[in-house]
Amino acid sequence: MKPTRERLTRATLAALPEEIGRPAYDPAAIGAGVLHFGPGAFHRAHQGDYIDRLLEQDARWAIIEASLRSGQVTDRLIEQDGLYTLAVLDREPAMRVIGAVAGCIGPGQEDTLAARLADPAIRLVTSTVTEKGYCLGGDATLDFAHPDIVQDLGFAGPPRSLIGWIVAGLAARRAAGTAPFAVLPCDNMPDNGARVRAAVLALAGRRDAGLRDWIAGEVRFASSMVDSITPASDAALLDRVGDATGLDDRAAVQREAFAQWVVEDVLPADGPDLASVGVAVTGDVAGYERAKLRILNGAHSALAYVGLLRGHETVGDAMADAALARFVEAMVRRDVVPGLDAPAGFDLDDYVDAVFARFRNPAIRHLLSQIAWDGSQKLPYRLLDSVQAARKAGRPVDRLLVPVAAWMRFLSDAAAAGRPVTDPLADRLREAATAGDPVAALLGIDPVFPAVLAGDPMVRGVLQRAFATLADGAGIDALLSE
Ligand code: CS2
Repeated sequence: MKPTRERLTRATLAALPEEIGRPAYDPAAIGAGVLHFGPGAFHRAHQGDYIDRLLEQDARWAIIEASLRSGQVTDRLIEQDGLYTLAVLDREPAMRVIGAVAGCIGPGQEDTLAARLADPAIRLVTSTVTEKGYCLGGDATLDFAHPDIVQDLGFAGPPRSLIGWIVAGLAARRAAGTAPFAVLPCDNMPDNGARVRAAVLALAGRRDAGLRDWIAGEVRFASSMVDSITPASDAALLDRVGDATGLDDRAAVQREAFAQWVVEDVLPADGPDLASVGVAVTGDVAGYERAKLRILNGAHSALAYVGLLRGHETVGDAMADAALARFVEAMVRRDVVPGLDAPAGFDLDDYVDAVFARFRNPAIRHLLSQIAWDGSQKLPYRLLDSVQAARKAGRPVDRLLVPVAAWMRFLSDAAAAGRPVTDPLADRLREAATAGDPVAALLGIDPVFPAVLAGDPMVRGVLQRAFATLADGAGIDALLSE
């Protein structure tokens, strides 16, 4: 029997062993200035850490966490007075209790959420709702056929989608004559600020042209690039945190030591001073975002889909597979990097070196199956943009298409075994993956493949060959060593 430990709360903070960090401010005396949608592990490990350090100098910027779908995280945080432990697992592991959460709003608490969005103290709305949470269609504009958007177009009752909530919140501000909040999406999508702005304007325009124009003129939307490898919290992490802290923490998170946040320099000056806690505020987020998505996330997805076919479980295992690691490094250096324009002062080769070193971090167990989620949402930005850039420049695409074919194989193997895949397009993907010609059917899914690629006979040919070759282990070996 494990000892029963007391729960981490404000009341038990004082019982933490000396080596565990804790808020250097009074967590009971902070004001909420940021409202965040999607309090998942990544957000708690990343933004939570930046804001926690900001609160040491300015107590106005604590976070209200809003969860639209599941109350699991918000319930746990409420039971712990918003406190949770961040375990930084790297060469020198360190744990620190974060106090940045000032309140939580779970599903079903729409009135509370509406009131918070209307509260003038909230100056910034941030989000980590994954790519699919923005309800964008194939051309990256708001998907008016998405069931949540269809519902929100009624403008009756509480919204369902994030975009619907932003519109409703801004409408309330305008009606009350209060200054709007700024919007800062923090998901792995290129130009995320501009895309969310376009989606918000599209929905607002259906409600009221005056509201649309007011938002267009008054509200700042900033793009951002976020980076820190954050494996999902599991029982092993909670045990480890419990052993180290002596307290029961059910909202603990883990990440590597590296963390980066690049934010577009358009946020109002009266908002949180993110630069003071190490956020890079710049005019060229797009350059950073593209490099990160295509290098780090592209390599991650390649390791995930090919690695799973080779029977690996974690990024570390996949990197220890010399043939696979060599292949993915060659793909990144020879096929991805030539398609990128680096922001001034950013050395792409050094960045690639650093990313592969991070993937080899022995202290992190990052499951390939976690990275393989939502492939339909991730592939376009992570791999297919590189394929398009290579095609345009007349460079070969064979290597770049191997992970895409591996994703197709992953889908067809799952369909054949009756194994569900986690993806908002799961039904369509299953149907296509079991068609007579799965490659052609999958290429026809237009939110994933842009017409220039789907209609490109050379792309189709390369994919078909790779898809067939990936059917068995010997074929995979051969493909990786080409
Ligand atoms: C990963 C990312 O799960 C995934 O798809 O590629 O979450 C990755 O770990 C982060 O973007 C790193 O910043």
